[in-house]
Amino acid sequence: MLGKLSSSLKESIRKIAKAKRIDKRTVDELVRDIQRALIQADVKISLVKELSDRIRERSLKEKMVLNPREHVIKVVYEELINIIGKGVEVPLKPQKIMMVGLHGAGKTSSCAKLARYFQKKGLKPAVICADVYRPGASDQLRQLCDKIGVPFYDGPPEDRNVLRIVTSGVKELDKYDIKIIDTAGRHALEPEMIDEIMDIEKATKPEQRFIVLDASIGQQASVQAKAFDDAIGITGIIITKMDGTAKGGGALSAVAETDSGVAFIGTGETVDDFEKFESGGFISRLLGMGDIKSLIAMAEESLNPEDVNVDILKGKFTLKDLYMQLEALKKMGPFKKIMQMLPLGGLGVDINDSMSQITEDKLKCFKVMMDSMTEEELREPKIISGSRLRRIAHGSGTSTAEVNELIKYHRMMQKMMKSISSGRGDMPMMKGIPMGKMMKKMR
Ligand SMILES: Nc1nc2c(ncn2[C@@H]2O[C@H](COP(=O)(O)OP(=O)(O)OP(=O)(O)O)[C@@H](O)[C@H]2O)c(=O)[nH]1
Ligand SMILES: [Mg+2]
Repeated sequence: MLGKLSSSLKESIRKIAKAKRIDKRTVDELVRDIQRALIQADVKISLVKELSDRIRERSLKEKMVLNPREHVIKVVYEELINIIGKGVEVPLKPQKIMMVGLHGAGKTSSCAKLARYFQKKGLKPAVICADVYRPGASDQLRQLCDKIGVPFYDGPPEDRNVLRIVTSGVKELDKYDIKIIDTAGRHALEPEMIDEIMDIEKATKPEQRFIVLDASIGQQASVQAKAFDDAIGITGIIITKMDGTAKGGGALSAVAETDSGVAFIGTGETVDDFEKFESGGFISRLLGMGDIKSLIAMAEESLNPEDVNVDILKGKFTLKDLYMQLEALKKMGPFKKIMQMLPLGGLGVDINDSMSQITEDKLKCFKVMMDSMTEEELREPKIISGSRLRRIAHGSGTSTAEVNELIKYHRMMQKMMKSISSGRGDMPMMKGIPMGKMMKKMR
């Protein structure tokens, strides 16, 4: 994703990580590298300048808690998050969603991707086609919906009135949790299109109004976002084709300056190439932070015993907690090494053996399965059986045996956490020896 921007930024970060010393010259060079990368990604010059000033200021003047290299990298990470914005959260509840945007932006594909997203979360989506202009628009959407088994409505063939189609569609699909309305695109922001989407909005009152933007328009994204926001009040942005352009950074930073936030990004042509936008994870990937050993310190913070979820200490360890722990462990770098360092014996369960079998591939697979679970299932894994088990396996492209394996693994970790919190366990790191000390030994 964002190939060129990502490789340039990774290179600048690597330079800092390896720098003999951190002084004004190294920081100036880093800032110049970052400026070049961001300008190529079509980030607005004034924004690049502000970011540069802040990186210079904070890198050298701020009080450091980490070592100087880690401090500078952390500053870059935080300042990049600052310019791409936080993103918006889309609630997992029954609602109507209307998709708008210019011709070819990716509305129709995103309708199917969004339906798939909700499907994986255990909600029942259905899609309405309100594009009566482009020949084949309806067939395109129908085919996408058929592939994922999502119901589709496009009105009776003899009636091509958009407002009647959407209102009868909403009625017809009443029993579905999520109703997604695909609208027609135009080549430019023409008054007819704006009038039509305003009418559709009035007729259906959708809780979510998403604008779909092609990442390759870069800075122009803010102009479009503003125009659609004025017309129908945008509740979220979907930026598509992040896989095929260097300008995604420009698009993200431009919309961060408007009143609307990014909800999802499209990263490819298949229905699963779609992710909920989360700025921290996005920037970490962009900078390749997972690979940078000197960033271990950040993971160190995230595993600080003082931050351990109090519920865990009370013996309540949910799948969500497991997910976060796996994430944190992964951030710390070479997984095997960390596993080898954890003193895992003496708990009455044969953790040592089972733990060492958890490879990084398996972790990835666990995460995909957890993405297919609902909030309730993550909180109360006990309820996962029968049809839920099959749905999760289907949604994540795995087998029920694999989902069972995850549940078993979770149960084992839960048992371990319980014994630690009741003081029976032999796991010094959790009993007060800071994780930090252990990580330092590794360096
Ligand atoms: N690589 C890539 N291609 C995408 C992505 N999203 C959409 N596309 C492609 O972009 C093209 C246009 O997508 P559509 O979903 O038809 O766009 P639209 O906004 O519905 O277009 P109109 O209905 O004509 O206004 C298709 O070939 C899609 O496969 C993405 O995230 N990545
Ligand atoms: Mg379309």
